[in-house]
Amino acid sequence: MAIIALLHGPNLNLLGQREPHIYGSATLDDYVAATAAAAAAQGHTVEAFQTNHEGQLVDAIHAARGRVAAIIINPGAFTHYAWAIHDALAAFDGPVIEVHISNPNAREPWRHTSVVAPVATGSIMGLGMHGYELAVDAVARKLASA
Ligand code: CA2
Repeated sequence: MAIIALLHGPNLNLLGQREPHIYGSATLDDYVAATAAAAAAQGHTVEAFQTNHEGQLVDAIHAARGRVAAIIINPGAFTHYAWAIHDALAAFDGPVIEVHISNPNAREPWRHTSVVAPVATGSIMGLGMHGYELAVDAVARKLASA
């Protein structure tokens, strides 16, 4: 059994409360529960953390090193410019799956750049909650073949 860190960045604590036309009506707790259920079905466990602060996300990635087998991360808007998160993820040894609820490439041009993608094992976007379940499947396969 492996631990998977599920990390969320800024404003994602507001899921289900605003902008349902973009992000749907599910809350962050719903996303965490769905991800944990998908992980449990594969015999893994999820440790979830959300923060609105870049340094806290960097600290959480550092704390995952050597302790957690994989990271699933939705960095929120940090995705598009937070090179400190890029560097922290580059120092993590296991699989890293970048997930977005919406499809940033179909939105404003400033969302088209991800500074996380170059250090992610893979990126999943635009599939809502299903994307998180797919991320767990990807992690489980990677861990099984490691
Ligand atoms: O689609 C995603 O998952 C995003 O990572 C969400 C970020 C956005 O900056 C990225 O470009 C794509 C924003 C999350 C904001 O979430 C809210 C949810 C409800 C109400 C207000 C904001």
